Amino acid sequence: MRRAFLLLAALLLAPAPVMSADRAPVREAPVGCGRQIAVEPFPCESVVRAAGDGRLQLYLRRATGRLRVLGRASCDTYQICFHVPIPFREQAPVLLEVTCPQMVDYRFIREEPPNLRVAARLVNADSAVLHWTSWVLVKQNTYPDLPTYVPFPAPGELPDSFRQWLDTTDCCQVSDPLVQFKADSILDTTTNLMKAASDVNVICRRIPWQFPHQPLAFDAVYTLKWGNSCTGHAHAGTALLRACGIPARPLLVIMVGAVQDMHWIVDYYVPSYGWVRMETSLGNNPMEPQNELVVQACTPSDEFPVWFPCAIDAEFHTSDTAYGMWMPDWGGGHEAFQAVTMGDSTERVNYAIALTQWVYNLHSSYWGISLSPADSTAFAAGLGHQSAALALIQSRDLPGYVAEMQQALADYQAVSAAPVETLYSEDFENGQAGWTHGGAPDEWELGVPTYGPANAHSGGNCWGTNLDGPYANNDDCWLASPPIDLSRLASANLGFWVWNSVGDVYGEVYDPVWVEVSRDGATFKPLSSRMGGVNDDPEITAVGGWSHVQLDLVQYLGDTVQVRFHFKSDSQVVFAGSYIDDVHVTGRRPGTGIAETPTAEVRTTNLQTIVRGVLFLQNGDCPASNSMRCSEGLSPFCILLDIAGRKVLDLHPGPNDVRRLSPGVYFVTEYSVVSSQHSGTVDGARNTVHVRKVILQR
Ligand SMILES: [Ca+2]
Ligand SMILES: [Ca+2]
Ligand SMILES: [Ca+2]
Repeated sequence: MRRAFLLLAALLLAPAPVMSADRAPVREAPVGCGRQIAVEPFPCESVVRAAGDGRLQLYLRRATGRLRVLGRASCDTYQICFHVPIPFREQAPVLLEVTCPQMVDYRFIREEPPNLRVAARLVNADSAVLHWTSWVLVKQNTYPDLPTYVPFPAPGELPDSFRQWLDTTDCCQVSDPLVQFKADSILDTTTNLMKAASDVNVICRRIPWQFPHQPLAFDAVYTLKWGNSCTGHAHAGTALLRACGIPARPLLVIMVGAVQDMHWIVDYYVPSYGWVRMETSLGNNPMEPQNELVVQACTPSDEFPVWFPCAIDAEFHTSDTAYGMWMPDWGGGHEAFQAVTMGDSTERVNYAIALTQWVYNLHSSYWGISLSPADSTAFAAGLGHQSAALALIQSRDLPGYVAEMQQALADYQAVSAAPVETLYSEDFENGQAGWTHGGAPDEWELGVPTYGPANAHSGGNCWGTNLDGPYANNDDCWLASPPIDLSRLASANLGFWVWNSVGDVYGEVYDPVWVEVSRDGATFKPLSSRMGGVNDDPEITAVGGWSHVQLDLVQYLGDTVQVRFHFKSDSQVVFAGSYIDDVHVTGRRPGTGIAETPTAEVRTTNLQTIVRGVLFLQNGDCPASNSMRCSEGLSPFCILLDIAGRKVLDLHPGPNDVRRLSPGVYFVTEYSVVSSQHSGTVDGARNTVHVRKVILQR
């Protein structure tokens, strides 16, 4: 089901910003975070020099999310992806906490900067509820120096990097006659960019909050004709701003003080000033950043006819029990609260934000990936300082917070894992490149699409389930990659671009495509049901909405794998189908030393990641794949190893006192055969050992 984010009440209740009488103008600190930054120095000096000596408000926000997933999988584990607050201008996440009884582990997937998404691996169950909490620092920006008159930029005056924010897209149809007409009516009356932005805002807030047709549509043209939710309001605002020559993009946010879920607003660029936020449903312009937490800053390629980043994923999932898939329960809830407010010098506030963004980018780069013992120690030390810093900022000790975060930065910078590199990339412009397909009937074809998408994602060629017509009923066919080597890696992501027009009714997808992985080329296991956007927007006929999907492959590290796109249609109603292009695998090589590469797909399920004093094991905390062990309990089989692989403790179900152990990284290690339990080291035997990293803290 597709659910808009109804936030009217919440917006009306949004807290007024706390004003400071002697506040100095706020300038963007040159933080430059968001890209892969492992080896770059932290620009402390430039940040410190960036502002005057006024005082500025700094806010600590606590954002929470509750995601419910209906388990329908025939596989042991599956992957869900979701949005959390990202490092973005005035905001800087301090720490993320994720808990779910069914969760094996999670990682951050770095998308187009500054966007990050979390991919969590869950053990199959009838349903799972995942909670996350993100602590986020936000510096006040009341836009005190926002100019009242700005001329429109002359052609060529905008930096090249801003031109993409003027593009027409499927959801923000800048070149549509209706959008152009409304933009022209604004431009006829003013030479002031600020006035034009204000006029766009007036148009947007007058758009009725209604959805008169099914299926729901969320693009700008539909919204201007019929009304919409905040999603449509933001797309309309983006399209109108762009049509006026003002760079703009939609932002997905969680409102502070909001009572439910996420919300769409708009970000627009004022030349010689910077980005300014506009709330396009109720009309706050500018919208001050301390009142919302950004979880996604859209690029034009994110703007699809059905762009639904609700609780889990931005895209539809396959959801038919017969295919062994799973689906999100779209009733996920998000909230953001004001935790702490403090005032400090502009320099220190700017520095704290920039430092926190830097630390969080490094933290998210290394969290959950396979590191060498030395790197694990450095990571654990960094995490310890990060946690200590959070406690200090919760008690309004900003100098103490900064000192701890500086330590965290130094520790994270000591991690030696190599930068992310592309391990495999295929655009299909030179033929099949080792890819194979089959099934009955087999619909997969390689070439130029003449039905469905207007173009391949890259070049001329892509794969499609029939390139020149709709797919057939009762298809069951697959498209498989050649073997891809994932050995000696610390992390690996699978990425691809997918275009979908398939049978779906309110989120139930009847003709699904999903991703499977095989170690032996014979047995393929589902990896994720995330399938990219599905187009059924009646206002958009020639859609080019290719979705970029990225998935986590860490459970296959050490192996050579084949990935496969599996398509299946039911017995009635056909559409253009599924199209695949630009498949790529990226990964990070570890530093020196032996990595604790996870080797088992099903591991301890209920174990916390960060342990303080007591390590609690539940009786059922053993691999579901081994029913004999489950019936016998854990105690003979479970030990705690240090990073050198030495046994430091026998573990038993229930509380285990770990207070005497030094803080750092340890591994809860489960042996599936009795004879190996006393070996004392991780022997790497793939089928006999299950390892889970825990971090002991004071
Ligand atoms: Ca291509
Ligand atoms: Ca054909
Ligand atoms: Ca069908």
